[in-house]
Amino acid sequence: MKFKRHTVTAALPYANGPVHIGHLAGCYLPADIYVRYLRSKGEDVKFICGSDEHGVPITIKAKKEGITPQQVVDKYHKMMGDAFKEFGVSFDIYSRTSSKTHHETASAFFKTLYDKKVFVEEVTEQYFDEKANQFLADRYIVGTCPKCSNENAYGDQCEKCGSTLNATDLINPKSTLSGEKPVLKNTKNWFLPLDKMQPQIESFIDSHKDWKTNVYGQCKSWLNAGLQPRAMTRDLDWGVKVPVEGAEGKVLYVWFDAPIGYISATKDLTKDWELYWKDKETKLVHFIGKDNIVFHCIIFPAMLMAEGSFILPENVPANEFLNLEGDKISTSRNWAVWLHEYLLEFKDKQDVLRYTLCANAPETKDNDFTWKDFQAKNNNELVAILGNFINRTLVLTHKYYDGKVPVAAEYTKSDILLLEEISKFPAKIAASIEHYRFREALGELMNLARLGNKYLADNEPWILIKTDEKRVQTIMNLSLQISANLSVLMEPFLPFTSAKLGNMLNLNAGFKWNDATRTDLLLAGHQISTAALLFEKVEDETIVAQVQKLANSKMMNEVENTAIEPAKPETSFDDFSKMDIRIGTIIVAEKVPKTDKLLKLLIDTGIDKRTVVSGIAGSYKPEDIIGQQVSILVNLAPRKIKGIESQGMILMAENSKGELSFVAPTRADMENGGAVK
Ligand code: B3M
Ligand code: ZN
Repeated sequence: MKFKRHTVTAALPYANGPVHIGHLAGCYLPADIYVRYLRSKGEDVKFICGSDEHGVPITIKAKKEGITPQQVVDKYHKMMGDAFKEFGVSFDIYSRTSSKTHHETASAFFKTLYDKKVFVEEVTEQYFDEKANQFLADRYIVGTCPKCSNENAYGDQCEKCGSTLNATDLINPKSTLSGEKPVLKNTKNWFLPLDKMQPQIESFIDSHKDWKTNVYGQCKSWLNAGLQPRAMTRDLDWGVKVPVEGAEGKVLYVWFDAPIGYISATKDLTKDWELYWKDKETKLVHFIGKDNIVFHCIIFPAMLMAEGSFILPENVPANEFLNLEGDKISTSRNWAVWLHEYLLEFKDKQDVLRYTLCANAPETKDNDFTWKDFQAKNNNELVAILGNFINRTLVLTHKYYDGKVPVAAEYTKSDILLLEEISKFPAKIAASIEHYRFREALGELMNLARLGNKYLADNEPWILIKTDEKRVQTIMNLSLQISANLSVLMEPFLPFTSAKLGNMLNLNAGFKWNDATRTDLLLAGHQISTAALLFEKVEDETIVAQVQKLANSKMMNEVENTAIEPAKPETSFDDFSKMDIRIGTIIVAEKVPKTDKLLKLLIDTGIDKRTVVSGIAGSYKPEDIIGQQVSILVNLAPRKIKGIESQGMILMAENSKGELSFVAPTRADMENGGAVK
């Protein structure tokens, strides 16, 4: 069935932190490529996104930063919107779920289902934090996942195995607000009876066996496990108010309101929004990351079915996760490449990141981003293949023909074969894009550049120019046509480079996807503009600096996460003064036989010379500490350790790794027997 128009959505990112490369590779970049391609095909398409500004992730962040939830979402909504724009993600609208339109739309949607008696109203026991005096839902509660035993599963989802959970499913639940074990308390909520809707949902999923295997497979496993009713309201105060009587102090579940955000954003975009959501000839496609599959493939479609007037998604091409230098990307551990920082540090190099992320997209399995690979992709592919071909073509055109496209005199057999091959590229690349295989599509695009390079290398116009000037005209004409086609076909992937190349070729901006089947986009005599390099080499220093930056953030993180023991209860000065601590010097040191940790030390305390047994062998070798000054508690009651009488204790400092250090004077003229006070 041919569709008349397209609604393409990209997951609404939580407005609780900046965008990183994992978000881009997971959903925004593939969505943008897809949409740009559709536009180039002349399709009617609306590309919808916005910030997800409700839910516990926002309120948790606000609490952590000591600001209001509204301040959190204002800050990140702007930051994310700006970064997406600069990166060339071409949303038709980037909206937000705190908007008036959204509150009204989500509220009305709930009311419709309520009036249709879709919901099951039920008083159930929910977890409550007595210390924080609030109900705990979703990310306010963590515990052990009953399915995979991950100890950090959230109240609504386990990020490790992907299961959707109810907070009451968790084993050993703990409040993330107070760390306390929550109690159960009665509260009324409205449930979407997914159990009753299972047959409908099942037939919907079964009609989409064409979905990516990871997506279809996840859906089937939920269905096989049997769907459970799911609460669509929460006892929280941040969110869309539940618009029915008896629901004071309750808001819509964030996963109820957020997908409706796609609809409200479309309303903000066009008065024809209903065409994009209700007309059967509209193709609805949701781009998401794999942790959002159940919400987009089961829960949101169930809501849409229950409402009755909406279309359902045709496809939900979810990607897997992107890792960074072998480690899971994490906002809280600052293990990420942040888009806003990349844009500052790599000015005008959006396409290099777009290229690397697309070439490495985690389409069928988790994948890894490394800076080394980023450099290699830039230097060995963008510079050496694509940039090189364009540069040679343009420079020679200027050199031989003052930048005027030469006439193609006569085609050889191999030229004719080449022409045929060139004209097949648009369909080949299109087929990959339409099957959401963006890596493959990009690979094909690069094959066209490779073809051009090979054509130049095989024909060597720079040698032929001395003997067969006519032949060179044809070679250069054909190379220029390939360049023009590349400019059109690269637009979805590398929009900035496409525009740059288009300008250099002085190419009519009206050429679109299907024009690239032709091989006459540049007419003989057409004047091209000055040539400039499309890509620059990325030097080793640049990569080293980025790797170092990550290493720093890892270190900072370790420092921050070191658990520092809380202070002991208060003591008095009198009690402290009872400790007689002196400066002493180690004069003999030896291992205590048959122990790992103990050294027997002879210490000159200034008062006397005495033996002390000390557990420092893990940190110091006996021969290294002769002459070392120490602080020693001299009035500690003697005690026997391994049969040796220990007459005092030396003071040691300990770091987070359990390594010890003497606590010793920093001046050289502190005599033995001097008081430490
Ligand atoms: N904000 C989850 C996420 O960012 C969520 C997506 C909503 S899409 C309607 O992973
Ligand atoms: Zn799990």
